[in-house]
Amino acid sequence: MAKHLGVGIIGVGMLGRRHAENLAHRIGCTRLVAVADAVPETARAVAEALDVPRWYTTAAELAADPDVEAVVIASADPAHGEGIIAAATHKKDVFCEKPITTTLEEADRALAAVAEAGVRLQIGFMRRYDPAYVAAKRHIDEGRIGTPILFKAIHRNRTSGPMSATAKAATAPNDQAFVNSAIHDYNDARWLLGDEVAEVQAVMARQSDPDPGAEPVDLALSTLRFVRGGLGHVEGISAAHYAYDVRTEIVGTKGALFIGRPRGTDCVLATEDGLASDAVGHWLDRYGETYLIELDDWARRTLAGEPPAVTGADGRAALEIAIAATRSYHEGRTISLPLA
Ligand code: ISE
Repeated sequence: MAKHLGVGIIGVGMLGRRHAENLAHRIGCTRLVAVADAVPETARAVAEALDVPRWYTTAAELAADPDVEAVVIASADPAHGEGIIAAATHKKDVFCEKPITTTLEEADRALAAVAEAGVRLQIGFMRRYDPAYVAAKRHIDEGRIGTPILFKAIHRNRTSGPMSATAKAATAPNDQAFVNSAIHDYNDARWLLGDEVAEVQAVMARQSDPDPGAEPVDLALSTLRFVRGGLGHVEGISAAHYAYDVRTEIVGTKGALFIGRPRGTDCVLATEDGLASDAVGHWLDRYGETYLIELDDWARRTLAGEPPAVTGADGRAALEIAIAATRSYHEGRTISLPLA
């Protein structure tokens, strides 16, 4: 394979565009050779802006391009499965944003296509590359907090605006809280506790804002019981307004780990009016550097023929928890895993 990996990207909306910029300009071992987007003007505009030779409107056309050696998928959630299958059909390695797909049936079809083609699939759970999460994982692996027994996550989006617009078009809005958002936390839970989830219970509520034109706020809570007996709690808020606030705690038998904070920088302004500091506005800011580290590592692994850092099986396992949470919310009962 060439020293510079020829990458094609499917879906160049908000996050896809960021990935495209990183692949074109910031990652030393990649060349961005094609972009695709279901919206032709978006595909053309991004191709022109980044000087990419070809643009398409479908995953199949992009995957068939002979200059595309590997594919990045950042399209709307329900289009991920189609993208993975198109890439596998053309024997291209894949990096696919979370969730792997939005149904387990489609995840299984995608994983079968990947296995049959003998290509590699990495899932975009970027927190696994975030320095704070990586440090926490290292402390756990070194036994610093003893046995991890409790996982707690706060996951509050600042606004639900453009962040979920594409996903909203094809996924039931209520299900998104689990399948699009909390899925990050379910993935963290498995990874950090080194355990599998045996049971899920979830509730959701929609709160209207009396201000005219204000969007309703979705609150989603899920509790997890792990196979080895540990517990987890995941809180999601679609529009918390004050910040993009993602925090995770892991309590162990000998200590605890606290990850994240809503403060943007470490600068606190203190005056006679009190204390003030800026807040993290958006996940593209909170994880900007992390997305770069993640794709750089994926490209390096792909060129070296190394296995992916976050596998398709990891993607399916997190999706299964999210689907179980959705089912628990709709049916008002505890759901056991694995799902039948
Ligand atoms: C969004 O799709 C993301 O992946 C963000 O990382 C997450 O924080 C947000 O909740 C999701 O909707």
